[in-house]
Order: sequence, then structure tokens, then C-alpha cells
Amino acid sequence: MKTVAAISTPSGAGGIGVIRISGDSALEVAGRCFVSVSGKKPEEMGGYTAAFGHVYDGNELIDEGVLLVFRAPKSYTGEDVAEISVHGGAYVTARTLRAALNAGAAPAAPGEFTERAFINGKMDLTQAEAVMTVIGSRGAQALSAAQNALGGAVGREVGSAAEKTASLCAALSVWADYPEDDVPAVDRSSLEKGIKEIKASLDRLTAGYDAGLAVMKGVPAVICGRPNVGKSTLMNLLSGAELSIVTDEAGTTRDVVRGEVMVGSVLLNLSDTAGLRRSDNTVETIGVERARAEMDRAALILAVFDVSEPLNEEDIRLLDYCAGRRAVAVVNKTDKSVKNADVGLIKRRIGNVVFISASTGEGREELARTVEKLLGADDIDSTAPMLVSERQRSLCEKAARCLDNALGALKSGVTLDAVNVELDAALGSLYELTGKRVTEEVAKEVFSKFCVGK
Ligand SMILES: Nc1nc2c(ncn2[C@@H]2O[C@H](COP(=O)(O)OP(=O)(O)OP(=O)(O)O)[C@@H](O)[C@H]2O)c(=O)[nH]1
Ligand SMILES: [Mg+2]
Repeated sequence: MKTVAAISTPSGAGGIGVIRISGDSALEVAGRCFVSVSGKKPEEMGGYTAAFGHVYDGNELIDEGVLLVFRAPKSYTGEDVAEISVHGGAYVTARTLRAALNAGAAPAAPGEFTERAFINGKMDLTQAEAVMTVIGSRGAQALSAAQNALGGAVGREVGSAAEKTASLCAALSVWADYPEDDVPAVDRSSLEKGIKEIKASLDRLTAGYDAGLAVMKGVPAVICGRPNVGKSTLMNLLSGAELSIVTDEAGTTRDVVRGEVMVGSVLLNLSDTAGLRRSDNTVETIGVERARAEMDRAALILAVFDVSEPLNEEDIRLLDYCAGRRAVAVVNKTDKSVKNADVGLIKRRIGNVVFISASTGEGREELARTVEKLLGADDIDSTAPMLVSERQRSLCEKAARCLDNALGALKSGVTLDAVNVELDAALGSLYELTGKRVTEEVAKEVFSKFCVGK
């Protein structure tokens, strides 16, 4: 394959910046822009060896650095790879990359190194997707689940479901093709048992996806409530930063303020919103409209109430809104001695009530535990295989639906051909999930979400 190069480290100042070159002529390209002190050429170096030297673009000295050589197939991409480590400055890495391009490499597309690893059989598609999940991990549970997928746990689980499906298909095909031969008749009840087993394993995978999402990708969540109850104070407490303006004036927040916030082990894509009330002020009214739009799209609502004040009409409207939604009532300002809010009423409308002082931070842990529990993140087994992308989830679900249809066909007593058609469709989805049978477009779509240099 043609040789490509990219900067693999983040842009900006850092100790080291790495330029990765991969492809048939990776070592020749490296030899044209890197001169080792020992005089040894990259083509003469063995795999897993390093050399100290200097990077040149033509005759121009760029930096000193270290060259690492990987020989196919023992490299990330499965091809010959040269990695040049230089000082980690935005300019010096950009110049080193240009030197590699001038030496004959083409710029690597986003995810191209991982795509090559997939094409060269170093990993299946579930592992490739896990690479980005590892990179994006924000907490211990997320990392553990992503590492697990990277290790091939999802691929193995889906692969085993695919194998079992394929062997059922094979049995049915033999029976259908040679009905009058001495092929043992397919036993409908054992067929049903087999399909049910496969479906159960797929259902387990999809069931864990939402909780996995809570620790891996972030859940859209909103802080809402009437003015002055302490929404912005809560936003700042949870994010650990002064994201929102806090004043004792009702109607302070107007724009939606967003932040990625870890609450316990859960990653929330959290919005702080304008206090809900009717207002004559145009700007505030727009703010309230935006708040309501955020509430409608949130998967988790943190409804804030002020314990020191009696519930008013807006509070009641909010309680009604939360009915049937995934919500936590956050009863705030518990540090105040006056308690006028009818907590009993709140409890009757929203099952999950947490008492907190956003000013002092008291009750924060309880809020974290409640959110974890509500999103199913409290009993995530991060050692179990966990789907890491929407693509994986939808294919898993599609396969399970086909298996369901197969069971339906089996029960209705139609010919086993009809069952086989459904099993074959399920198999197609499972193969697409692992990448065993995948179109170029699908693979491209997966890798387009990657960063350049990975
Ligand atoms: N005593 C006490 N005061 C609080 C607490 N949380 C917030 N406050 C105060 O309540 C006032 C309003 O706080 P904000 O966080 O701005 O309230 P908000 O809900 O964002 O208000 P709007 O943006 O106007 O809707 C400020 O004076 C805060 O200092 C708390 O837990 N205890
Ligand atoms: Mg506010």
C-alpha cells in the first residue's frame, strides 16, 4: 500500500511529538528525512529498534529526534512503520511531517492507520471502534470497558453468536438441498433452543449499551427549575469551574451553558438553563424557550427546588413535566434553616429526591449515587463485553430482530426455508458488526470519525 504519514500526537506544546509513517516504502521515506548519528539507514534497521539522529527537509535541519522502526507484520498497521519522535512543538512537528511528505509519503486520512490495521487483519471492526473509545475515555469504568472491547471481547461474543448462527444455517441448508438423502431431519425444538440462546446473548449486549453509554459517551442532561433556586451554583459545583454566572437576582442565566461533567462514574453532557417563569423581557423569554427545548431533548433531568421557599406554580408545572421522565428532584439550599418547601409533594411526583447544598457541596455524593443508579451505571460490569458504538448497537438489535422472526416462523410451522432466510439475514448483520463482511463505504464511515494520526 502507498506510504502515508501524519502527526500522531496532539497539536500544541509538549515533551515529544510523534510523526508516524506507514506503508511499503515507510523506511525509505524515513531514510530520506532522518539521518542517524550512527550512519545506519532505516532500511538496515531491524524491527523494534531505535536510532538517534536528525530530521532534515532536504538540506534544512529541522530538529534532533529518535527514529523507531517496526517491521511488517509486527506493527500497529501490520505494515512497515517508522515513527519519528521530535520535540513536541506545533511548528516542529508540522515541519517534520512536511519533511516526510516531501520525502515521498502522502498525508494520512483520519483513522487511516487503524483502517490499515483492520484491512491487514490486525483487528476486527469492533476493536477498531474501541480504539477511539479508549482515546475518549474519561473515567476508570469507561477505560476498562473500552480496553475490554479493544482486547476483542465484543468481537468474540458477536463472533461466537455468528458461528452458532452459521452452523444452524448450514444444517438447514443441507437438509433443504438433499431432502431425500440420508440427512438427519432438523429437529425443530433443538433449532428453537439454539436460536433462543443466540438471541439471549445479543439481548445481553444491547441491554448493557445504555449504561455503557453513560460511562463512555455521556448522557444529555439538563439542570432546570424556576429562577434563583441555585441551578447555576449546582452547575459550577458539578463542573468544578465557574461556567455559569451566579447572582441573587432572579433571571440571571439566559443562554444555555453547557459542560461535560463527571458525576460519580457517569459522564453528563450537562446544560444549565434559564429559570422557568413567564416574563415580559424578550431576552429572558427566549432563554426560557431554550431551556424548555433542552429539557425536551435531555435523557436525564435534574429538577432543582429551593427548600427554603414554598413550592410555587412553576415548581408544580415542573413536577408535572417530570412525571414519567428520567428525573432527579434536587432539593437545594439545605444549609438554610428555613424549610418551607412541601418535600412530601415533590417525593410523590418524582421518585428520586436528593437534598443538597450547592453552596457548600453537601449532598453531592448522594446526587452522584442517585444519578449512577438511575442510569444503570452502578452495576455495570466493565469486565463484560460492551458495545461501544451506535453502529454496533443497531446491528446487534437488527440481528436479534431477525432471530425473533426466525422463531416466529418456526412456531407458525412454515417451511424451514423461511427460517433459514431470517437466520441468514441475522448472520449478515453479525458479520457486518465484526467487519467480517463489510462494504467499503461502511468501513470508511467508521474510520471517518477518527482523528488524523490514529
Ligand atoms: N444558602 C444557599 N444559597 C444558595 C445555594 N445555591 C445557590 N444559592 C444562592 O442562590 C442565588 C441564586 O443562585 P443561582 O445559582 O444564580 O440560581 P439560578 O437557579 O441559576 O438562578 P437563575 O439563573 O436566575 O435562574 C445566589 O445568591 C446563590 O448564591 C445554596 O445551596 N445555599
Ligand atoms: Mg442561573
